[in-house]
Amino acid sequence: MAFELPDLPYAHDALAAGGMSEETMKYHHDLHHAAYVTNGNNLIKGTEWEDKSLEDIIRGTYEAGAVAQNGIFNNASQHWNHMQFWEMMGPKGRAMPSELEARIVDAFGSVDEFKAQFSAAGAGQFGSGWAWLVVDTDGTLKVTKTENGVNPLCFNQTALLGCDVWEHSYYIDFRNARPKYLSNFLDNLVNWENVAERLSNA
Ligand code: MN3
Repeated sequence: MAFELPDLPYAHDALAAGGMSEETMKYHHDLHHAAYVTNGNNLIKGTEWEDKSLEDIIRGTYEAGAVAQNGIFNNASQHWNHMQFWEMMGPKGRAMPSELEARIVDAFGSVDEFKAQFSAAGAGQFGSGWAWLVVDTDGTLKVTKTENGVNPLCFNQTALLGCDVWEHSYYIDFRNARPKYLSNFLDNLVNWENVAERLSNA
């Protein structure tokens, strides 16, 4: 199926108070995400992937260790990743639902420990990639990191939360300070209700 760029679920300036500027959102959604959509559509045209779902394209084209040369995978996965990312954020002031908090405390010991592990994963990803909170195949919550566009679908995990650590996601607002971008993301940008909904659907 042809990829389509969704509108943001909020205005471009809606996250500015939480530390992600309108300028970042205009570059990131309107240009970067749009480019994955355009390039992905051009690459799948006339191939066996043209009529497949986005999830099937991602799982079907993922090859461990070879993502750098895999144009269809890279554009399809980045399109999916960014759709999740926009939904996983929201304007300030959303508390963590209690059931989600209980699961996080159960898995990591405390919310602060979860945040520390998630931030460390994102900061420790060498080069471009993503930090994730996932439900693994055995049902446990885990923090992971992935290179480039690789995402939890590749490992049959459910993505509860993902943070884009490509430089285009933070350079305008945080310059080279990726750890500061990550801690701000966790403290001020995450839509925990969306994360909780993903967990209850997992
Ligand atoms: Mn991005």
